[in-house]
Amino acid sequence: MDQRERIQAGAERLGFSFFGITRPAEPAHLAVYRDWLRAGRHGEMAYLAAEPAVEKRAHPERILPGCRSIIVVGLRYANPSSLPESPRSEGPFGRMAAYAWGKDYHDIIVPRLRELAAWLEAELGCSVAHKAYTDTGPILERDLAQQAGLGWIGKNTLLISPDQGSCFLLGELFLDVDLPANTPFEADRCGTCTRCLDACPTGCILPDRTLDARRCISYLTIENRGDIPLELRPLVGNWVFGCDVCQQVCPWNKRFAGGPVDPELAPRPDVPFPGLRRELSLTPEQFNQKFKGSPVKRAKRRGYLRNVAVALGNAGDRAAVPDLARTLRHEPEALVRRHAAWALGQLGGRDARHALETALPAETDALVREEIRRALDQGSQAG
Ligand code: B12
Ligand code: SF4
Ligand code: SF4
Repeated sequence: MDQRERIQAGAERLGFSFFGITRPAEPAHLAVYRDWLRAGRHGEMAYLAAEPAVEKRAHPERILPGCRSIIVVGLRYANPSSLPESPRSEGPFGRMAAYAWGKDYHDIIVPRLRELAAWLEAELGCSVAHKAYTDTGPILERDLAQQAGLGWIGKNTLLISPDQGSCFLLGELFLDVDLPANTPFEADRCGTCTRCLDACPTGCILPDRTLDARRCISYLTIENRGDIPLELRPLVGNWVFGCDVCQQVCPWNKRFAGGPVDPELAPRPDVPFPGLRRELSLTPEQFNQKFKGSPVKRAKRRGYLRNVAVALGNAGDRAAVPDLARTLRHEPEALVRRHAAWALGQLGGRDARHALETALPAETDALVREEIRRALDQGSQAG
């Protein structure tokens, strides 16, 4: 075994399904990133535009003084195409992005990369300065992965491996030692396919292999802290945390559906298809208990329940009216009450109207009152 094969075997023992090595250099597509920021497509993710962080993205060697090599690893999560389209249980259900079905990947990848560094020190017989990242630092991770030979950047903007599809998370280990670098992956295997562009519910994928994050369901349901814009709510469908549509339709993922998944990322019960009526009643304690150690914590209870309310409004099942009415009357978070009012307006009917009318005089928040009035108007227009 040569040195690269030994490191690869070390990475595989730690559960990484693939790995590559590159050198720190200015990212090949930095200009794309700058243009994307200039157009404001990052929405409220201000950390992406902060100047010191943009500078670091341009100079990966500044992440670790003396950096000579970067190991890029991939950790597979469940392929969403491997599950049926709906659960067997009754009632309206939500959809959760597959990367979030198990444990939070930050808590898996960074400790394993540190173990890889310790293993490497033993292998090389010297101490090695290192820094481990996964989605935690000012790095263009996909650009690095493409440079490390792991795959190409698809039209859906995801890094796609020709052997594994795109259902994996990336991690990087910056090192101050020279390791044999891989050849960048130069081919574009998307060809004439446009399935992801055609299927994206909000049409947010742009022709230059970027997307308008402000319209992406993943952004709207995870990163966005405020209201989901009115015109986008119907397009969110039943996604309550993230979105996998542009990966589910990709032929490269269909090909690798059913492949091995890291056990820590395997689906927890009820997570892939949460029952929406029950989710809407989660107390803060129940939310914390259910999503302990899960990426869903990032949306916080109020963001998650906002998403659940929108999904119920889109589900068209009036059996949820009493649940939404209860939320509108008793939920302390105004953000959630606003989206519950919208959902009642979407469902329509006598009971939904009654719930909105009785909640209005008791409501103290001006924005919730506005949302209730809009929902009532919508009901009258619909007859
Ligand atoms: C911000 C962010 C988001 C935003 C914006 C996404 C976007 N496409 O820009 C939102 C919240 C919408 C998002 C959603 C998701 N994300 Co995200 N996200 C990030 C984050 C933190 C930064 C990405 C970024 O800088 N975007 C700005 C754009 C301009 O940069 P870029 O996407 O890296 O694109 C580069 C290439 O496109 C390149 N480029 C452009 N044209 C060309 C042409 C060629 C030929 C080449 C080679 C390159 C190239 O230039 C760009 C700049 O270098 C990264 C982690 C990281 N630090 O990199 C994770 C990351 C990209 N996300 C990840 C995941 C898993 C997701 C979701 C699948 C989660 C989900 N299921 O809901 C979705 C997928 C949505 C999608 N289609 O991309 C993974 C992707 C793994 C993979 N296989 O690609 C990452 C790498 C996190 C990780 N550590 O694993 N995400
Ligand atoms: S994650 Fe969903 S909304 Fe975002 S680009 Fe993909 S299909 Fe479109
Ligand atoms: S769906 Fe087609 S165009 Fe989109 S990323 Fe996959 S192969 Fe490329």
